[in-house]
Amino acid sequence: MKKGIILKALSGFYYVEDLQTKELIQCRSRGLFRKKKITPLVGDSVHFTVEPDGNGYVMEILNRKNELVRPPIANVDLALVVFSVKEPDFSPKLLDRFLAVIEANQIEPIIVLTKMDLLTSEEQSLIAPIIQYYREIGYQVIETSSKQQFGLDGIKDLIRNQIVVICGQSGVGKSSLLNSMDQTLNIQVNEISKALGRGKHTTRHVELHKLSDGLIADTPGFSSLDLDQLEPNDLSECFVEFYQRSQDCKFRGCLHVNEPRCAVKEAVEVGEILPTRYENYLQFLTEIKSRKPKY
Ligand SMILES: Nc1nc2c(ncn2[C@@H]2O[C@H](COP(=O)(O)OP(=O)(O)OP(=O)(O)O)[C@@H](O)[C@H]2O)c(=O)[nH]1
Ligand SMILES: [Mg+2]
Ligand SMILES: [Zn+2]
Repeated sequence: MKKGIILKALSGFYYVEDLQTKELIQCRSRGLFRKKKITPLVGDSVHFTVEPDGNGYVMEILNRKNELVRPPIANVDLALVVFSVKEPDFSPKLLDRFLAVIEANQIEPIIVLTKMDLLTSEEQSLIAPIIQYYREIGYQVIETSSKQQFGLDGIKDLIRNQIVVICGQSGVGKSSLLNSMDQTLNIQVNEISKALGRGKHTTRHVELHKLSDGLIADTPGFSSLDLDQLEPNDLSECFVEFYQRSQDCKFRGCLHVNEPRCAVKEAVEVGEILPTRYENYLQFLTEIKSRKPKY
C-alpha cells in the first residue's frame, strides 16, 4: 500500500500526493472508514492503492491530529486568521469568533491583516490600538498588503514544515496573499462586490499548495461560524486573557457574567480588557447557552 497526503478534494475525487514519488494521484474513496461515516479530508495522511487501470483508491485514513469543520481540513499546525482592514471592513466581532473556534480546536491562530495599503493615516491610528491589544494578549499579528507586497516574508517564515490553513471571509484577499507569496501559483482572485461590500466566493474548494517548504491551504470564504463544539466553560478558556485572570475570580468555574468578585469584570472596569472583547464574549455565551440540546 502506498502512503500519501490529500492535497485537494473535489467532486468526489481526492487528489493524493504520493509520499515517495511526489506524483499527484486522483483517487476515489473505498476504505472501510466509510462504514463509520468518516469522509476523507484535505490534510489527511492516507494509505492508497493504484489499480492496473490507473484508478487510485483511498483505503485508509491515518489518525488525525485535529480536524476543522469549517473550512474542512485535517492535521492543521497553524491557522492564519485573515481579515482585511477595509473592503470588507475589519470586524472585531468576527475576529473574536474565529479566534474562539480555532482556540477550541487547540490550533495556534496567527492574525493576518490584509489591504493595509487602503488605510488613510487617520484610519490607521484608529486601528493601531486594536492591533496592539491583540498583540498584548499574546497573538502574533502580521500586517500585510498584497498590492504593495509587504508583510509577506513574515508569513513565509511560518509555513516551513507545517500544514497551514488560511481562513477568513470572502474577499479579504486570501488567494491574493498566496499569489503574492508565489507568483507561479496563479490562483483565481476576484473583485469584491461594490453593492454588497463583500467577496463573491471566488475560491470554491479547499486545496493545499506547496509553499516555502510547507503546505498552505486556500479555502472558500465564510462569514458565519457556529460555536457548536463549545460549552460555556470552554468559551471562557478560549478568550486567552480571560482565562489568565480567571484564577483570581472568587468562584471556580466563574463565567464572568454576574458573579461577585470576578477578576475578568474588574479588568474590564479598569480598562485592561478591550470592551468589545467582553461584549463579544457575553454575546457568544448567550448564543451557546440558548442552543438547543443535541440529544
Ligand atoms: N488594495 C488591495 N486590494 C487587495 C489586496 N489583496 C487583495 N485585494 C483585492 O481584494 C479582492 C479579493 O481578493 P481575493 O484574493 O479573491 O479574496 P479571497 O479572500 O480569496 O476571496 P474568496 O476566494 O471569495 O474567499 C481582489 O479584487 C483583490 O485584488 C491588498 O493587499 N490591497
Ligand atoms: Mg479566494
Ligand atoms: Zn470571573
